Amino acid sequence: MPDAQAAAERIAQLRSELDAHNYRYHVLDEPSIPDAEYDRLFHELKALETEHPQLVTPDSPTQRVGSLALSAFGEVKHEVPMLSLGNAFEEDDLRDFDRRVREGLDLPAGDLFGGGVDVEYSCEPKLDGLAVSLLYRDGLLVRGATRGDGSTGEDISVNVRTIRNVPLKLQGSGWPAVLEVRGEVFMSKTGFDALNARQLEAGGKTFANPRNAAAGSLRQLDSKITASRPLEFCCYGVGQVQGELPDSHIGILEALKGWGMPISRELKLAKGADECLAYYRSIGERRESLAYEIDGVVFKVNNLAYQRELGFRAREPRWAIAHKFPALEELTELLDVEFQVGRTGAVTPVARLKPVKVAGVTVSNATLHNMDEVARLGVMIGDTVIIRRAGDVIPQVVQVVLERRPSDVRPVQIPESCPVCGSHVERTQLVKRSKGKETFSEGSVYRCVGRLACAAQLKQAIIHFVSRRAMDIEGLGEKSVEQLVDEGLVASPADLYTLQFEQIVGLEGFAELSTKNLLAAIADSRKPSLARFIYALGIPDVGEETAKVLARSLASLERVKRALPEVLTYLPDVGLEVAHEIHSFFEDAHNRTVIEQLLARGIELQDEGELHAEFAACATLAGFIDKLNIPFIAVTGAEKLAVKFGSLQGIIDADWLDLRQVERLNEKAARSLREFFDKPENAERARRIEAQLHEFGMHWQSEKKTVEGLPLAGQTWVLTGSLELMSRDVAKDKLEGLGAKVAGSVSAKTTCVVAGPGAGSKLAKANELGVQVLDEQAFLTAMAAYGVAT
Ligand code: I6G
Repeated sequence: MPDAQAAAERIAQLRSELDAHNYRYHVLDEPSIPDAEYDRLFHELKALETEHPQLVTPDSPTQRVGSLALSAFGEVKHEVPMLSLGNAFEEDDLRDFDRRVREGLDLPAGDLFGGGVDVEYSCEPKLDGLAVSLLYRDGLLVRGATRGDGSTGEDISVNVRTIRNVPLKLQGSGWPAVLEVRGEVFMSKTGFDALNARQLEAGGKTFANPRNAAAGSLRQLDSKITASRPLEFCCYGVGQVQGELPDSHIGILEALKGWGMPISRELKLAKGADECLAYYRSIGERRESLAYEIDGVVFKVNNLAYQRELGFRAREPRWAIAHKFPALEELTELLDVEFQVGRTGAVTPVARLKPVKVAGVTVSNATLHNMDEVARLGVMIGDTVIIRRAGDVIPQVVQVVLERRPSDVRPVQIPESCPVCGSHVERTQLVKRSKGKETFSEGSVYRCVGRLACAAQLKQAIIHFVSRRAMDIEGLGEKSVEQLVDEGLVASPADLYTLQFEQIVGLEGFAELSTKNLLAAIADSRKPSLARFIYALGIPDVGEETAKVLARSLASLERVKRALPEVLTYLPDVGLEVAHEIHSFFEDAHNRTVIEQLLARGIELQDEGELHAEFAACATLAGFIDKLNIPFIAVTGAEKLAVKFGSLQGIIDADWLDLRQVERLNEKAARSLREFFDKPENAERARRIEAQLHEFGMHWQSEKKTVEGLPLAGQTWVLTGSLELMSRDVAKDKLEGLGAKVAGSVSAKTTCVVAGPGAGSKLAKANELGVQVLDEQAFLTAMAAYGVAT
């Protein structure tokens, strides 16, 4: 353990290194070290501070975790009021503002030929967040406050300290002794999406938009919650100052940046109204691709002497204006809720709205996702709702305005029968297998049970079946599919392959030539790859990637059809829920008939064949026992059982005395195991799964991995970037099978790095250290040289 003096020196060094990295990351947007290295330094500091608590200071990078919850926020009086900005909505409003500025400064007006003096304006995006004030005394953050009513705000000091890019201490030198920094606390779009996903998963409240999420997160009495939220800060100006600052707005922001304060990367100088308008348009064009939401841009007279001369009118500066973009949210009325039926039969509620313009587009429908969302929103027909249209996403109902609820609202009810085919609508069930038990819970999706007897599902299923990435039948657009179904010519994808010229020609859009072309395209689609065919079947939750995995690993439609759900979970990225979807799809008699018809009508799958070694790679009996989820049998217990009995049957047959002899298997676990296998259905199912795994080529590997004598024994490999020809787990298994260790970070001890597309800091480090780098193809070649199947 270092002595106190050495610890203090190391702590100072670590803090200054971490501060410098934070600055490069958050302010300059030029990360200088990989995240893993940052984490290592951070943990070293944390450990030293735990050992020497007397050396902890409030400005240490470790002090951002939040502290004890408050019972209420204190009040903060703003020495210099926090004002609001006047708004411009149209080009003319902005030109009027520029004219008022020139007149206020007594500058010559422009003539018809554009003469006159152009005023210099700073231009910044107006982030959609919350205005806050940060007070620094002698370079240390001493207080954070909300804007409140502009004169008095709330003391949120403990909360702002948790925001990663708020400096706890200013960098460099020359800062005023008292410096109040003002800016916006906001949440990025990705941070917002991730937070909402987390909240949904935890059954918590989700937020309607990033602004609400930022406000809700910042105003938490428990600052530990604030610390867990992805908040960011962007500085746009100063309040009270004791000391010297540059004499222009941009000069001040640049100085603040130098002291570690994050400022907008979009900060620009514009001369005159025309350049301001060009800035407005250019940011407007990029609005959707920015990482955060903005509601406009702000123009400020850059020269501080001019600002002083112009002064204020009421509570707005005469030297600044916010030029607003169209709002992303609007109020409207929910006229009705209708139900749409999708390809997999999901019956989803769609809001029919009183048409309203949102961000320049008239919106009359919005998604309500599912009935859980309807319940979460508490929305009723007749309500006034907030509609949001951001980016490319379909407009959403994000909130109900309860204060405006009329007395005659009606509840939204899921129909008992399908609005298209009249079949029964049932709620999906979620299967969870835990500790030997299958539990079912209600899912959020309702499904029409009509399958292909439902015209809506049939149309969608055929549209999917013929689509480019599925069977790739050109010439069959949505309209044509609708006609074929409505005319009764096609009742399943298999019927496409019996269509005759006379049946098609004369339908809308089909003259002789286009009919011939369509029939030729149908004929050409007869030889799909197995992956394409599986994807084209439209199995719920099976996208292209999963279809490829199924095809590559099992290599025959017959095997995919017969695979038990537990067997499917051995495939990369196939969880139990998806496995059940696949299994029940192929169990369904109607689906089986359609597949048989397709094969009988000439579909020839191209790449069926032998099982891929990937599937047979790496399973152990212990892993299998663990997967059975027997209560109280964890991995180590499963390993001991596998070593002692050597086979599933041996474990099933083991009696109580045998089990008690297994080292470290306690009484509870032994009893639980016996109880599990005493049920004949459990033993039988385990045998069936094992038999199918063996049939599919998976044989239990030895439990004890001895690497001595293996070709890569003693080597350390690192996998980075995305691998496209195999999953990472498979690559790792291949390497471990040859005796190599697979590590998470690159060091001088690394033997080789396998780098796929998107590889970043690990690849850079490998190059820096001169470590050998292989791309995925070269890796496969190397594996093949060792006789490992690729
Ligand atoms: O609410 C604001 C957003 C952005 C501002 C602001 C700003 O500058 C980029 N600047 C001032 C001076 C005020 N509010 C009062």
